[in-house]
Amino acid sequence: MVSPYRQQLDEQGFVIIPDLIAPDGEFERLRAACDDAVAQTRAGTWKLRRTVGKQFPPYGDANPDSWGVQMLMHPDLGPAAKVFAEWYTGDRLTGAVRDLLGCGEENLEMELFNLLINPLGHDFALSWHRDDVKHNASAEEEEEALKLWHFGMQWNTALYEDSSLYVVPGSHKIVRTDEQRALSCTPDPASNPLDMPGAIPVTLKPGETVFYNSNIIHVGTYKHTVKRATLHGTMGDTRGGSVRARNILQHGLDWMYDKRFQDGLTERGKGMLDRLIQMKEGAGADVGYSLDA
Ligand SMILES: O=C(O)CCC(=O)C(=O)O
Ligand SMILES: [Fe+2]
Repeated sequence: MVSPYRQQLDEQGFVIIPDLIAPDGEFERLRAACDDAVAQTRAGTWKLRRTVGKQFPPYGDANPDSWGVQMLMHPDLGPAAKVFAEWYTGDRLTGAVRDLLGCGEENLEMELFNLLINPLGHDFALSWHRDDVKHNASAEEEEEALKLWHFGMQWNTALYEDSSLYVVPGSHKIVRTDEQRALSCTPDPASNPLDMPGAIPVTLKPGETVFYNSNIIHVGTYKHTVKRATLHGTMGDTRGGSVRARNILQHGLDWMYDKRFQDGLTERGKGMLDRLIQMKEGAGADVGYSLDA
């Protein structure tokens, strides 16, 4: 039997789950770790970031302002990385992901763990998109892509109230209408997200997590005056083989071979990492990029 959360995810393309952060000070530890990661990024000492002006990887270095911090578990980030890895591999989050994927612990695969933050210079928005379908995909290409089950989960966990994300509920299963296509067929920023037919804002209270099908039509809009620190991660399910290779490996994960990283993980974390490495090695060298912009 699928859980009510999974049912909602299947029907709507997203579901909000509270309380995936433990009430034992984990919230405060995560906030402090984020402040540390953001400070390193703003100071220019942490180079793995989402650069303002660039929506998808490779993010480059063209603008000094950032809208995200990449690779939160990377040991070079210092003590904060350990806090992030503990939460990512902890009971609450992995339990929720297993419930949504309907998989066992032995199937859980480590993937991406990043942080989405407010830019400092000015407000901006991404374009309306699906994460792994190109903006200009034909209706036939879109239909094929939406039929695939991705064997993975993606989520945003807000540490401060967050109203940056807009989605079109149900659109993970349906080819765009002409009107929706007109507003999502280029990488141009969304000017007013509510112009998109069917769009709704997803507001998260601190501590809430939205899990979403990354091929739902969605967009992020960012206010430089509102503090954002939203944990943004993905996990895979080994039963998918290498279907997620491009989406995941395009971000560059060679640092995960670092012994310091492996040694710092719990037994569960080590198993999750081993499964990612097996997937990476099965996928071959050049996976390319999902989207261009
Ligand atoms: O900022 C967000 O919540 C969404 C980001 C996003 O859609 C993406 O990185 O593909
Ligand atoms: Fe996206």
